[in-house]
Amino acid sequence: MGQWDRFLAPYKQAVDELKIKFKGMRRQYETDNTNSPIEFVTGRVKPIASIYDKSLEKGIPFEPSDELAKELPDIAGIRMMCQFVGDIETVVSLLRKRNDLRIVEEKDYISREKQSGYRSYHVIVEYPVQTINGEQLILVEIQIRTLAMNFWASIEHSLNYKYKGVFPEEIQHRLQRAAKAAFQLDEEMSQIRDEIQEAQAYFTEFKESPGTHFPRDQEGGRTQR
Ligand code: 0O2
Ligand code: 0O2
Repeated sequence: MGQWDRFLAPYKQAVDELKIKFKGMRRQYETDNTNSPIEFVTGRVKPIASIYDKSLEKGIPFEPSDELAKELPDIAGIRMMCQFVGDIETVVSLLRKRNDLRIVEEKDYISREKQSGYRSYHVIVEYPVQTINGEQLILVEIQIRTLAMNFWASIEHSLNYKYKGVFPEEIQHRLQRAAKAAFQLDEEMSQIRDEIQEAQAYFTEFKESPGTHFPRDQEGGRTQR
């Protein structure tokens, strides 16, 4: 086994374990018949080529080392996608309550988006991986974002390959406008969710009071709003 494979093995294990654990959180909400704040979870170990690029950028020797592990906190990366912006805070609270990981840093690119227009909430955690040589603490970057933020970031990320990180000014502005539109979509969807929750509360109240009928039953037709 090469030295990189040996170095990256606990990162792979951390990603695999956390994916199972976080997907398990979603399943628990489903079992409880409660809307899950987590829509889906993905994960990856940073490809060697990206580790190389990042180490050059940061001026760190490109070799498996404690320095590299410390300076590149996203060698192990997990992404948790949410339907609504409000779900992100719920997911972060869930992470804060866990005793199988320790949060070392939080970066809020939602209230303060990046210059590019990028929005996401990043949590860097220290996660203990059990190896045959004992416990190893691994840094994992967890990116929590809405589906709209993820849509924008994936497309911008692909464009990055085409333009090698240097976007023509016009594209840069269009991406910033698209990021704004994605955020407006998120806000609009959150408002619609509030409407749905109000309607659900209204429905439950009627259903639970004996002898009451729904207005549509009384009127024999559509409910007037
Ligand atoms: P199910 O039954 O599809 O929900 P993996 O190794 O497959 O667990 P990986 O490689 O980190 O995970 O990421 P991948 O394969 O891209 O996606 C992980 C999970 O997220 C898969 O579900 C995908 O179906 C789901 N997923 C990916 N993109 C989207 C998306 O745009 N919308 C939704 N709703 N789900 C998405 P599972 O866990 O395999 O199971
Ligand atoms: P990949 O391919 O996703 O692994 P730095 O390391 O200096 O660039 P910093 O402050 O250490 O940045 O980390 P930051 O910005 O908190 O998080 C870096 C990761 O966030 C990136 O990893 C991306 O995944 C994501 N990210 C940050 N800014 C942007 C952006 O403008 N657009 C997109 N699409 N993603 C962004 P990598 O290693 O750059 O890439």
